[in-house]
Amino acid sequence: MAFQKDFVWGVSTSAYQIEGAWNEDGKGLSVWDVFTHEPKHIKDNSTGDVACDHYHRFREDVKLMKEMGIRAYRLSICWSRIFPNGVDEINEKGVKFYSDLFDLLLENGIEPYVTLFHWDYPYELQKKGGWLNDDSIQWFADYAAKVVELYSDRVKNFITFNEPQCFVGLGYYTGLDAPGLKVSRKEILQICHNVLKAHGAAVIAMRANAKQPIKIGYAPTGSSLYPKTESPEDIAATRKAFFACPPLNNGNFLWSISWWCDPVFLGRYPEDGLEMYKECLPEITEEDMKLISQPIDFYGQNVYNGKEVMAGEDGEPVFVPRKPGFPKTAIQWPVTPEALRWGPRFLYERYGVPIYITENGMSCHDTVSLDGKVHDPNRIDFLHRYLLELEKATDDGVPVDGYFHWSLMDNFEWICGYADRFGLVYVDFETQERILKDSAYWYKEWIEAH
Ligand code: GCO
Repeated sequence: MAFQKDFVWGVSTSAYQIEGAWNEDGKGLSVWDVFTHEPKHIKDNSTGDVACDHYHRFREDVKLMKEMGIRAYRLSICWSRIFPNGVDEINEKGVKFYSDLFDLLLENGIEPYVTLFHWDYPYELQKKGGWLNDDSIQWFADYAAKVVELYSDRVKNFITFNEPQCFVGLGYYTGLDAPGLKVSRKEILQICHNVLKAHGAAVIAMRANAKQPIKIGYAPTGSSLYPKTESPEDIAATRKAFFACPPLNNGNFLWSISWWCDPVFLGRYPEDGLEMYKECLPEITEEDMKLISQPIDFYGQNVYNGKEVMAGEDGEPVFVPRKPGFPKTAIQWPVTPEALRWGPRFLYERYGVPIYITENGMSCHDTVSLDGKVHDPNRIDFLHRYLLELEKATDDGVPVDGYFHWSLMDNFEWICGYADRFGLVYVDFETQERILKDSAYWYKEWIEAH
């Protein structure tokens, strides 16, 4: 089968990680602006104040994408650039920035895929409780409606949330990410429910304001699992573990795929989670579930790595220990290409909508060599292995419609600051010089051949 003819080959970024211009042209603060300015949160004490200065250099960056043969670009909008206070008053300069960017992308034959929310929550709304406030559902829906009203004459693909597991789990539960809170389990499940309702309310608002038919997706994350062998037993055990909810006393209980996706695609929370979390559940009504499960067009999965699973003697899932000296990236994530075959397959089986890989990539210890180039054979090998596995998913009959590499360029890697480089394009953060890495040229050739 291989990749379909109109397969979407792209790259991915997010607003806070690349834009900079944190306090320019009327932009309001986001929780990440505030968080990075507080001491001790970011490993190298850096901020996204300037980042890749993309706000001022987007023309150059679109040119680079063009040079790389990129067909689609997944970016996110900074909510507080459009609405400095999160609601009400609009910032025209912020509106114009994205408008100019979309025009330029389209002029260059690059299709924008727009994520509404990639973690940079408006600080003014955070002061009112953020996602813990029930009004957050309407705030997000109003923002979504406005974005679609402004841009859907040109933009046809939208994604509501990027990785709710992270901005809820790390932002509000472990406190490692902005806004750095540690709320109770009961409150965290209320937040999950509010975020899911906000997703549904946004879908309704977006369809109502779209100027042409648009496609809407949702981009969660979660550990991808793959079977040790292709025996039916190993596959069944892996599937079971893939969609299981971890118990409440497991620090990772917010990372399940099913808790975040069954409501959206199946209209119900998973039974095992409902049972295990019953003491902490918010009020969940039938109406809520109807709201959350508005039909959407695709599932965007962010996949970086996975874990191997086999069936134990009783058929139950057993996690296979990683082999000594297993391959890993600079950020210490294991290299497990199989995740890109089995993840899409299990997700499609359960949720039945086309799959986009909305993020996949690696951090390397990239430097500029004596010859002035950036050689990153590890990234090329990573990309190649993962894409071959993704191709197998299409051979298995899974409708995979696109792949977005994380990331277009090195950028602000959240609490790791600038220490981890995920880009196909190297960025010198002192001079803002960009250099296409070897992998950028490799990806260009891959796109041309596929
Ligand atoms: C993520 C984020 C990205 C990260 C990337 C590498 O979804 O975690 O979307 O912003 O930079 O995943 O960690």
